[in-house]
Amino acid sequence: MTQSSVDVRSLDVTRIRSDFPILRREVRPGIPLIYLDSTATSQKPEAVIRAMDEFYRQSNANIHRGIHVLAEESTAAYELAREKVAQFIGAPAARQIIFTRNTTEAINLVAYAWGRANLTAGGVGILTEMEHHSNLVPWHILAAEKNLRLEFIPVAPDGMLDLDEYRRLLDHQPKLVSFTHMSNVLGTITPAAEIIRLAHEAGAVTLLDGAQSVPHFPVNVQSLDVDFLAFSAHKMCGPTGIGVLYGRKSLLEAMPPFLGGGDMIKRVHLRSFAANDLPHKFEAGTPAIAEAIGLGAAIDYLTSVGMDAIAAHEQEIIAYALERLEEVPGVKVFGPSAEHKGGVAAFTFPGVHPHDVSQILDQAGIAVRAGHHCAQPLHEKYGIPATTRASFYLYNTSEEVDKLVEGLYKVKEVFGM
Ligand code: C6P
Repeated sequence: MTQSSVDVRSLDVTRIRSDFPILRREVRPGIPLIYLDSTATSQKPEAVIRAMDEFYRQSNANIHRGIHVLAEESTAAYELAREKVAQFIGAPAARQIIFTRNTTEAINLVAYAWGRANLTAGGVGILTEMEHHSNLVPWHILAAEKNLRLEFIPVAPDGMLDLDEYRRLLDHQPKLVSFTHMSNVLGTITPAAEIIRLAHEAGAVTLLDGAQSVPHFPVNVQSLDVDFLAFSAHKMCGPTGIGVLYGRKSLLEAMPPFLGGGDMIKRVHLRSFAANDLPHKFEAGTPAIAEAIGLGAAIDYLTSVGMDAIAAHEQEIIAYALERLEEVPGVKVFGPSAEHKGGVAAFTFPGVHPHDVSQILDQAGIAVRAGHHCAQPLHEKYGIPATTRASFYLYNTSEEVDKLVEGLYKVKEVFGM
């Protein structure tokens, strides 16, 4: 494929880029920013920055407490954000949306509140080999505490999950199947609906790590029939400091609280307390109010662009990126072919450490991530300590892919390859 021959028509990327102030900056004089690290965190459009700024200028007050105008405005804005989240992921009711700090805390909430109450010694939990540490370590901690057994769906040579092996693992009668909707390293989009259906047939509760799916393509909890879904605002054009746990109502209602404190109670006595109703039961203390409002604005923004259009754009960009990266001698990209993955290309360059690749790219203003991307077991599987990862979102262009490839030729030049 020749340079920039992909014409991404589905989105008006020039207009979209103009919505993101940071994309206008130079990282050094004369070197514009080429941001290819949205899998780590996305950039924020003006609409999100403005919504948070306006909240602090106009309405700032604590929520669910005061009865003055500001407290009422703040409470209404916070609860409106919850409604927007519910609508965005097709949740039956807003009270099934729990605000957390991030995906990590949402998964920990399930491990501590549901897992502690429902998993018993000898019980089996199924995860996958491609999980982020956030969907491994909480279960390691619980497994040690409760004497549980963890099994892992293997990653097949094509970068997809081995579903035949999954079916065999289901014979162990797992109580939990917890897995990622999209790998943050391989980019693999997992067949979530099928994995969930099989898990339910085996009697297991399901948790979907949506950190990399909810920002990038339409996700509907009712059509997936998933029990829990976790994701982070900062990866979907929203602020840091706020994430979401969606849960099936019957499960959330039966779960004990996770953290204790203000707002999560109906009554407190010196020797007892009564937990609040959903969703407040799981939101102890003053929450991230401005951040929830920022997340609501991010959802409005993504919805106005269209999640289908965003997914189509990323599909075109990743297909182009894979073709262009293949041209660079020595580059090995991990994960499945473009049609099975989102906008993530993690690769190695033989003989060059990913940190050096990343540093040379940074000289050209190109921001990528190098390391194990909090998926160390997956890297161990491939026998490598680290990869360089370029990741794409709605504001990236095929010209930026060309710049990445130019940067990789520069790496070859620097290392005399
Ligand atoms: N991955 C990356 O660079 P938090 O940090 O809680 O917002 O998200 C955790 C998380 C969970 N699952 C997946 C699949 C993820 O990709 C992430 C975050 C970032 O790949 C930061 S390590």
